[in-house]
Amino acid sequence: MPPNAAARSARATSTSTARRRRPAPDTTVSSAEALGFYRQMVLIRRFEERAARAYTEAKVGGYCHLNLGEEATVAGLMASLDETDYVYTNYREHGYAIARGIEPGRVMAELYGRSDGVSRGWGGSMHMFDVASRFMGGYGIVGGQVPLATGTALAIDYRGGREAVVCVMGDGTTNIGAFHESLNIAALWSLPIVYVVINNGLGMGTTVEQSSAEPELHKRAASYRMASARVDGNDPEAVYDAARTALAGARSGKPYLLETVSGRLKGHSVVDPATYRTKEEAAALKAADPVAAYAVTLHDRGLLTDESIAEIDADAMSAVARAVEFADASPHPDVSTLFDYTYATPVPNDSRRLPGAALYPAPPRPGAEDAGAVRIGAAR
Ligand SMILES: Cc1ncc(C[n+]2csc(CCOP(=O)(O)OP(=O)(O)O)c2C)c(N)n1
Ligand SMILES: [Mg+2]
Repeated sequence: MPPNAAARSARATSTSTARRRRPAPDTTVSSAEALGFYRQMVLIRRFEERAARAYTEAKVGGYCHLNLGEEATVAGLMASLDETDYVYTNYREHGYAIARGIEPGRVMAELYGRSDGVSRGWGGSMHMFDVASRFMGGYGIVGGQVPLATGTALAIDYRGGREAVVCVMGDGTTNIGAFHESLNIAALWSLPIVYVVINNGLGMGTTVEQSSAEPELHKRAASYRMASARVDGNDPEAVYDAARTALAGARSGKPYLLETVSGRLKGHSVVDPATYRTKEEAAALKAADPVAAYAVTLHDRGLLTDESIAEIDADAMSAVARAVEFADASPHPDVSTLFDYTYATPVPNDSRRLPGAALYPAPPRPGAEDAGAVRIGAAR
């Protein structure tokens, strides 16, 4: 349901008390920032819906995981960062890239595997990387980003910088060994890092309660004497305030674990019909939709009208249409560049050959005369 329609229907069914204009809550967020959050949430929602469609049109290859239902967390969290901070995410990353200021067209072009994409078309949906905005990716291995982010925090500390690292991961990632190793070393060495656990209730089809002996995931920080908090991930202002507190701690050498609780509106990836979810669970998720809920909140606060809600939605739709046009017009990368970005510096090794080229000379055939052939197991 579009946010304006959702706002209307929510108001139609609300009580007269709820319809009364509510004062701004106890938050550091200004009216302009609140509207900025809403705009960004709508843009991410429309982008992700369009990405799902592009996948069914076979424009997008490989895997594709969406931030649908996590828009409030993405907007609040990303607004709390300084430009010089570093961001690591898992494979569910499109919204973070957009919120970091990367043009939606470049994000869509990466999904399309085109040369104007964030990773020049070689990364795809899960592997975006942009040094200019310190967006460090995009990792398909669950937890793969966690030690790398911790290492980045160590580098900052070693050089005496004031930047911080934000390392985003899912709830399921807190059961990966590298999560615990990383938190332990970050606490021991007072590293400037905030670990953010996006608790969407599921790791693929497995619930948090089924997979985590302590389902209140922020409590895991206690094992490392690390500060932590759990916050409503459907409320961008609560996420923003909590993330600012966490980042202030991290910058003063106190790493932090922030858990945000929200829902994943669709399947794990675009090809997952989420049949493990009951109708009631799906309906509850829809009722808590953070985009529609925030539209109602800002409307009640007098910051949005039905007209401005429709305008913001139209703006987001045209930004996404432009992104699709940009992606469609971008050329496919040339196959000769396939290995160009595998290493940071040029490495003249055999694996840089094109697919299909043999790495080593063919072994001699039995009985063939070949004095120079290497015999495996030959005496040295
Ligand atoms: C090391 C590793 N194990 C398993 C997988 C397969 N896998 C991909 S996503 C996923 C679930 C992760 O869930 P969570 O951390 O909660 O992130 P979410 O997808 O909910 O954002 C799994 C098990 C993988 N990619 N890497
Ligand atoms: Mg999850």
